[in-house]
Amino acid sequence: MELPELWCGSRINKISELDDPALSEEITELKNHFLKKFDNAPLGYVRVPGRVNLIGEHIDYCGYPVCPMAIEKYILVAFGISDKKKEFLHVTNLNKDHPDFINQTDVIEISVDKIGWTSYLLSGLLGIKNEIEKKLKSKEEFEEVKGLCIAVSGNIPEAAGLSSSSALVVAGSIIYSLVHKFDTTKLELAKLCAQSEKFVGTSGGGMDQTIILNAEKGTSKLIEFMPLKLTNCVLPEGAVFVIANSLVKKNKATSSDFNIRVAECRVAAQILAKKDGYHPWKTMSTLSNTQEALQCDVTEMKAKVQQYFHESPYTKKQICEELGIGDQDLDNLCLCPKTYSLETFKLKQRAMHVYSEAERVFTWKKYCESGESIEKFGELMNASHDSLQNLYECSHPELDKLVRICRENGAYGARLTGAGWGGCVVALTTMDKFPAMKSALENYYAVKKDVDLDSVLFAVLPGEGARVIRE
Ligand code: NG1
Ligand code: MG
Repeated sequence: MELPELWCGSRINKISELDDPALSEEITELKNHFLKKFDNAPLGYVRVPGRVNLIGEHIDYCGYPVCPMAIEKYILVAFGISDKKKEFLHVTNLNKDHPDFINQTDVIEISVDKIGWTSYLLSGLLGIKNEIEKKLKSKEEFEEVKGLCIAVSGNIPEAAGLSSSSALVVAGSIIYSLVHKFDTTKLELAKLCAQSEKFVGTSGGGMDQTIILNAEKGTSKLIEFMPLKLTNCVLPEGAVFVIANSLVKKNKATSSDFNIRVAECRVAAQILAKKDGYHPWKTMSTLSNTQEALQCDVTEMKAKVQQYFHESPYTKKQICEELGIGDQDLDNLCLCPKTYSLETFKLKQRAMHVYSEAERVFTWKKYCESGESIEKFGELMNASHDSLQNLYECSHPELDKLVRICRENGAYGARLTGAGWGGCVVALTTMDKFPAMKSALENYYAVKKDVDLDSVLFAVLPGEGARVIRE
C-alpha cells in the first residue's frame, strides 16, 4: 500500500522523504526491529516531538492561552498494515522493558484502571476510529478497518512533564488517519487528539496535542483556545532554555491530583458566577467562561476571588450550600469518577493561580511584541513557579530545589513545566551564564545514582511539529 498523498500544506504535515541523517540511524534500528517482528518493512514512520511549556501552566483547561514549544526529543513510530486474520493490532517497543501489546479484534478498549504507555497510543487510534464512524451513516460504510503493526522508539523521558504521553496519542491518530485516508487539518486533528487523550481518564487541556502537531522549528507559539489559534512568539535575543529533570516520576493517569485541580477550578467558576449575580451560573464550566460572563478583565477577576472566597478549604456541604444544590447535583455538574470522593476543595488558591497565571501570559505576549528585556521574561517565569508551588500546590520539593539552584546560579527565571508534582523544570538563561548554572546542576546530579547527565540536563531549541517520513 502506498502512503496516501493527503497530508500536504496546512493539511497535517507533508510527507517528507528521509532527509535527516541524525534520524536515519534510528530509523534503521527501528526498521530492523519491525522486520524481525512482522516479517515486512514498514509503510512509513512518524516522528512526534515532546514539548516544554514556557509559561501558562494549568490554565489551558480553564480556557486561557499558553506558550509552549516543541523540543528536539521525540518518539519515532514505524507502522504497517497487518494480516488481521492473525491479529488486528500489534504494538511493540524497542525498549525491552515494555512488553508487546496485541489485540485480536478491531474493538479498541482502554481500561482506566490499567493505564500504561500503550493506552496513549490506543487513545489516538480510537479517537480517529470513532470520528470516522461518526461521519458515516452506518458502520458498514466504513469500508475496511485495517489491521495495524506498530513499532515504537524514542527519547522523550516518560512521566517527566515533557508530553511523551500526548506524543503517543498524536502518533496513534496520525497513523490511523493515514491508513484509513481520513483527511483533516492540523488544528482539527489537535482538537480530536485532546478529546482522545481523555480516554485515559484525565481531564486535560489541549496545549500538548496542539503544539506537538503545529510547532515550527525556531519559534515558540502562543496558543489561544477560544477559538483555537496559534501565533509565533518572539523571545528575547540570546535566550537559552534549559531543562533539568527532577527524576521524580509523576504518572498523572494513576493519581487523582490533576482531575482534582480541574474540579476545584470548575466549582470556583460556578460559585464566582453565582455570587456575582450571574443567573445561568450552572452553564459555567471554566474560569474563563465566568470572566466572559461577568465582563471583567483578569485583574478584576482576581479582586472578585479575593472578595468572594475564604482561605480555608471548602467542604462538599459548604459548596452545596453556596450553590443551593444537592450532593448529586454537584457530582453531575463539576465532578468525575476520580473526584466523587473528594471531601475538601481549595477554591480561592486555585482560582487566584489561574487568573494570575493568565495575566502573566498576557504580559508575556506583550513582552514578545514589544521586545522586552530577558530579565522581565525571567520575572514572569519565577512568579509562575511561586504560584504553582504555593497556590496550586503542584510542585515537589525536588522541583523547588532545582528551581532554587537555577535562580542562584544565573538563571533569569526558572519554573516547573507541565503538570508538575514531579518531572522537569525549565530555566531561562543566556550562553554566557549557562556554564555556571550547568555546573551547579551537575553537582545536584552528582549524588544521584545511575544518572546519564545528557538525558536529564539539556538545553532546548524550538523544534518542528509531528511529521510523517517515507523511506
Ligand atoms: P502533562 O501532564 O505535563 O502532560 C498536563 C496537560 C496539559 C496542561 C498541563 C499543565 C494533558 C494531555 N496535558 O500536561 O493540557 O494542562 O498539564 O499546564 O492533559
Ligand atoms: Mg502528558
